[in-house]
Amino acid sequence: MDFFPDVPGPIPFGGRDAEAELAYRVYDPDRIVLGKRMEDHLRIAVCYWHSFGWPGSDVFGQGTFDRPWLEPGVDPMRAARQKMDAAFEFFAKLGTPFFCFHDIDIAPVGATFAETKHNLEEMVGYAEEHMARTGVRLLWGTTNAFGHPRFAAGAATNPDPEVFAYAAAQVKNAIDATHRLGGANYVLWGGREGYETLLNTRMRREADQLARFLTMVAEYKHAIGFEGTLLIEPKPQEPTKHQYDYDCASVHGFLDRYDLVGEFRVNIEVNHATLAGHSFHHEVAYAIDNGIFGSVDANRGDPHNQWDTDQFPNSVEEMTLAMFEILRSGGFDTGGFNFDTKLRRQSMDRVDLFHGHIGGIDTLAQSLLAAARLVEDGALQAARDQRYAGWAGPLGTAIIDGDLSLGDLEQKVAAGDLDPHPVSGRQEQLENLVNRTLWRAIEPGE
Ligand code: XUL
Ligand code: CO
Repeated sequence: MDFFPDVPGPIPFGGRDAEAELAYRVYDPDRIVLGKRMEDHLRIAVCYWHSFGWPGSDVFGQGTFDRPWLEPGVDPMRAARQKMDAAFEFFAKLGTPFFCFHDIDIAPVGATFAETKHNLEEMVGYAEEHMARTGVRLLWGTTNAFGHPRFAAGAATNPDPEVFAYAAAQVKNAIDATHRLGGANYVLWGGREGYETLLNTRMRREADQLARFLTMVAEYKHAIGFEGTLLIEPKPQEPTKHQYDYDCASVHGFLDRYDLVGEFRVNIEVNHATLAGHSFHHEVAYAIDNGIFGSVDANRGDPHNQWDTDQFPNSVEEMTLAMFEILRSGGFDTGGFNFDTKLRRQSMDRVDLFHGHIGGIDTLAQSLLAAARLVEDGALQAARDQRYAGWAGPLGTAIIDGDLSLGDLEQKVAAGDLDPHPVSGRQEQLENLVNRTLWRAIEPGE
């Protein structure tokens, strides 16, 4: 059965003046940017959960989407196969290289743990067939250890060790599934790893539990020879009032405290960055500077709403700044841009999935071109280098190398040897430089 009969696919690259609505205007997978194919820079993935597992319901109303595989009354395994057929038809027609899933997105939960495990194994086998047929690969797998009532008080951070054990069992099977499908990464998002009230919470004890859990995950990865990257996805709150993996800096501090730096990196979501009171640019730059940058969930928020709206990216400006940092650091390693994106509830037709993804992908492609231009131009990098030039001189090196004490510095200043002058940060000039690049249409060969 064809679930997207009106879209012949694959979506073509039509250039900026393409007449067809369903065409890429900027995303041209084979176009070479800074020596690498555009597809290999962006490593785009479609997410299974919002695009195929969510009916368009919200807290005030039921599903609105036209998703036959989610209709009630269909045998759960039959529905799971239909959902997967639809998903792979979509991936292939969109022409993007990767997808991402949670265990329960692809396989129905059974009456027992053993039945759930069996369902997952069967659906992983079915996914293998679809992947071999279409060439679509797995960017990352993950576990849903936040939806079921047993996880209401957390998974790894639950006050009950039996829940910890249950989450561990589930994660083990999801890593196995990811490994079997050749996943490039495995993600842990701690939606319930936090607290609702401190009145009933022991924060330090829960942190110790989480560290133990993550250590077990890293040990298991090595034991089975899974070579993908383990990623933690920071988020400050929602659903819990306060989540421990608040932002990149909290995750980094946590990993450092428990000697786990090197085992985990971060999957940064644009909307989670802004909910934490940071720009996406900040989170990406922080992760890169501290060696924990892994992957990105590209969905944006609405600046007027203080919750996770998971919208398709549409700001070239926001994306270009982060893309510049990613390019200057050498680009993605195992990571990529995942579309953890939700259509608006009124976008109920199946074709709306194409409109959302095509627009988001073109936004990323245009941001890549603009960021590449900023890298090639070199002016931003040069301005940064110039600003810190003093640290390469004799005084700066001696301070950093530990050759001078507080007393030594006091003597130098008291002797009148130093006479620092404030220097302009040239912020507006740099902002103008970025804007000029964004305003320019960037065509092949230009
Ligand atoms: C929730 C979120 C998740 C993770 C995977 O805000 O972003 O979808 O990406 O569990
Ligand atoms: Co996400």
